[in-house]
Amino acid sequence: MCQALTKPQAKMFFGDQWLDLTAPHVMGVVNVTPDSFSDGGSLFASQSLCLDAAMVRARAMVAEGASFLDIGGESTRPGANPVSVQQELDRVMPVIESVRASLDVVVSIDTSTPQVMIAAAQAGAGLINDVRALTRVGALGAAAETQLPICLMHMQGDPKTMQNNPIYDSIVEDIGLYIDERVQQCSTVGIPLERILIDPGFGFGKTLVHNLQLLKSLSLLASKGIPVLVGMSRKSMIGSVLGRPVDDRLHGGLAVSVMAYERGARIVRTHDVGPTVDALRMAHAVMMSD
Ligand code: YH5
Repeated sequence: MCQALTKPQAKMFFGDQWLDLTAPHVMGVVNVTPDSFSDGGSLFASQSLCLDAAMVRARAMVAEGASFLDIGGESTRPGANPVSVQQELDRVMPVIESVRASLDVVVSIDTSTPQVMIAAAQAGAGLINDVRALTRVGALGAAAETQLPICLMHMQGDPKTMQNNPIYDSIVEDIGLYIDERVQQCSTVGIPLERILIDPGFGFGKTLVHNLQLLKSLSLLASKGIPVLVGMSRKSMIGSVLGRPVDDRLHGGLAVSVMAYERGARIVRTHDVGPTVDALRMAHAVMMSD
């Protein structure tokens, strides 16, 4: 037995359970945007349909091995309609409550909105995932109040304009500096390092070349010692390289997930939970061998 190769313990507390972040974990994406389910019927009918559809997906993802479900009611795609706070609450709260009532999984609330962070935490969410890294007015204070872990994601610009010719001095260094600044802001409101995860934000204000460079050098980010989460599932960086439509990007997604894990990422956000769990379990077995 070679004790020197034993990896250090790195556990994080997600609301009511500890997860061992020396092993890889999968986060399943649960979008709750009722427009995609609307059939022109009543708002009530479309929201019930949406809840049912979200729960079918949620149950399947947990059965396939997801440790987290990322529940979001605001689309960050360029050109998406803005949502009001009330709309966002109406979308996500029933799903959070239903998941909490019936499934053993950490609920991640995908939001930048302070009121949604607070309500989700009260309903039992275990992680705040903010693609705006707590930059909205009141978000730092709200996140601190929940006492939950928080994922700080990097984005250059805002969703509407972020893909208009994004420019960096050095993609990895620039992201490292941004994250350092956001971690510093967290410390000013009492969010300790032990409650922070970081995410380079693939596709958020980045060209294809930026995204590829970022993945290749992800270990530089992981070397900060803060757990790294990545989300590349079905994104255009895969579509552009492979020339495949959004529903045919699974194999590319598995390749980049394993590469991210090898470079230190410990949580992979994906639409394809089962295949990603298998790929990461396999990669982890190889990395743990001695
Ligand atoms: C992320 O990377 N991404 S929403 C465009 C696509 C496919 C998927 C068709 N929330 C992240 O999933 N949160 C989103 O092309 C996220 N990290 C974290 N932490 C965008 C998305 C997507 C966009």
